[in-house]
Amino acid sequence: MKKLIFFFTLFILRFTLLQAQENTYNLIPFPAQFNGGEGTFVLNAQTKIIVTAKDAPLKVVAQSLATTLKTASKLPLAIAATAPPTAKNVIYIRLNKALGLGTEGYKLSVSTDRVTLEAATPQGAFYGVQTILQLLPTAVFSPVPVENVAWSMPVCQIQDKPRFVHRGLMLDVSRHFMPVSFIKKYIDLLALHKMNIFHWHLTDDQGWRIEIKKYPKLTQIGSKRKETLVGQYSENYPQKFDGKEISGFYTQAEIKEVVKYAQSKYVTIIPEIELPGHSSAALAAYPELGCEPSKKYEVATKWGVMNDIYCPNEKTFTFLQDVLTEVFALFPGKYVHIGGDEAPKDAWKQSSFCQELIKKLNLKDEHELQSYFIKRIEKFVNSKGRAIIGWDEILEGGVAPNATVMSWRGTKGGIEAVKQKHNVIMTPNTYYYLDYYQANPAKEPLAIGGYLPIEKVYEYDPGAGFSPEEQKYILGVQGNVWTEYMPSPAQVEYMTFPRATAIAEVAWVPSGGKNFEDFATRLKEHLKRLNYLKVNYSKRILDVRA
Ligand code: TNX
Repeated sequence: MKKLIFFFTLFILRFTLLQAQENTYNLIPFPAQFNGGEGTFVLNAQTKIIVTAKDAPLKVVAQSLATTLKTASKLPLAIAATAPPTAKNVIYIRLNKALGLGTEGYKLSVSTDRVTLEAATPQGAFYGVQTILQLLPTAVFSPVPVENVAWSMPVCQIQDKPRFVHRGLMLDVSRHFMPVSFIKKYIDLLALHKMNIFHWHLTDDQGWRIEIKKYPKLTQIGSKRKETLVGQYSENYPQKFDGKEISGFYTQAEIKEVVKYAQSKYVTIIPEIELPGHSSAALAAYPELGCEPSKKYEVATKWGVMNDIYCPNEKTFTFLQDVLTEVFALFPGKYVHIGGDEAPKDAWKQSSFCQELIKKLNLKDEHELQSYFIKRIEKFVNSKGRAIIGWDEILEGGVAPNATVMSWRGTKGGIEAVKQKHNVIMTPNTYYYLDYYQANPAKEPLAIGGYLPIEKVYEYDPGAGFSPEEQKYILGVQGNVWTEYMPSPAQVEYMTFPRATAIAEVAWVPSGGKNFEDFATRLKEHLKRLNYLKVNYSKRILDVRA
């Protein structure tokens, strides 16, 4: 009898726990419009996903839901082509062009009998599926079957669409190379948070990481540097350097594979080829691109801003156009990021060629020469049907006519660009530099500096400083992950998460729709998803709010 009571109590306890989990809505980012209800939709072995023949483009999206669910739950979830409108135990996924929620929006209705997901595009449906997964128990993200879970979703009505079209993360793979497997995981994590832009910082002073067939030395020479930073790392740094060579690059075949993978997750990749600064690795490979061709340029072994930059001569323009031509063949997206930041003008000041060019072109100074450089590149890029994005220094000396500006030195570059009627992407270092410390520096692995706890990241209001009219020029927001002090994927994950989840929410929810306390509560549950996905996120948010 005692045994019976014990098992009965266990049963009740488990039931209560499951109920508690089922009736919370730990969605990140939180939907634009949400109404909760009573009861749950329970999935079982008979549950079907319905996609009619005319909605065939949605099949891949339906398949992704079925696959994720099957992995964790073993539920077979067949995809069928028809079911009567009153059928029970079904998940309808439908195209509806008249929804009025844009190309990325979706409408989701969960009742005790059925789930209906509608979107104008497969991408919208994909975001609806992300929401369905987050309405299910967090164990749905498990890569292996989990027993004793009630696979159910709370009854609710959702109408959702993002605030911004650009919801991104940048990853610097120059300072430290990151393997393809990790790039794919990073893209998975973007998609999980309904982010749609991966800005891939492929070249910098410390390494050229993209194979360019016409210039093999870029990777033969430019992708390798000696690690001379031993000793700069603190006691609690997880991975110490041993002076080994740092190298690595992506072959064009690998890049094509990553681009295709990203497309399957509705993520667009913006490749970045830095110019005219942050180019030591390219100059080490092809010294004739510098203003002093006889100089022995080297792939940088230290961090910071380097004086060696491309010389605005014809060899350089031919080179950059050739490089960009290969880049365009690999990346189908509209934008290429051409850098433009931190290009000291010392080399140009000392170069008689540059001084004569300034006179010949009737320019005022080296800033105008950089503007000429970028405008010329923009003309080429536009002639290929693409557009440039540049860091906010491209405003100096006159911004190129069609350029989009990435505001990184705070928000002032973005504000200035909008005054000049240019589109902007807000990535202010004051809020969105994920290489900054997220907690007490004394207790953290060495980082670049700064102090940016998740509360501050969440607090950022991208519309601040802009009139409602001006806000139309803000394409969106992005977190930047510079990897000077991140030698491994594990360290990138630690710095990026969970702060990137706050950026995802800022990028998605309507203006004025944020609440940090509410976000932090949802985040605690969300971190369980990141556990299943084996993300090495920082646990600080749990420490301070446990
Ligand atoms: C500035 S942001 C840089 C990067 C560094 C970063 C470190 C920008 C356009 N340039 O080269 O990695 O600071 O926070």
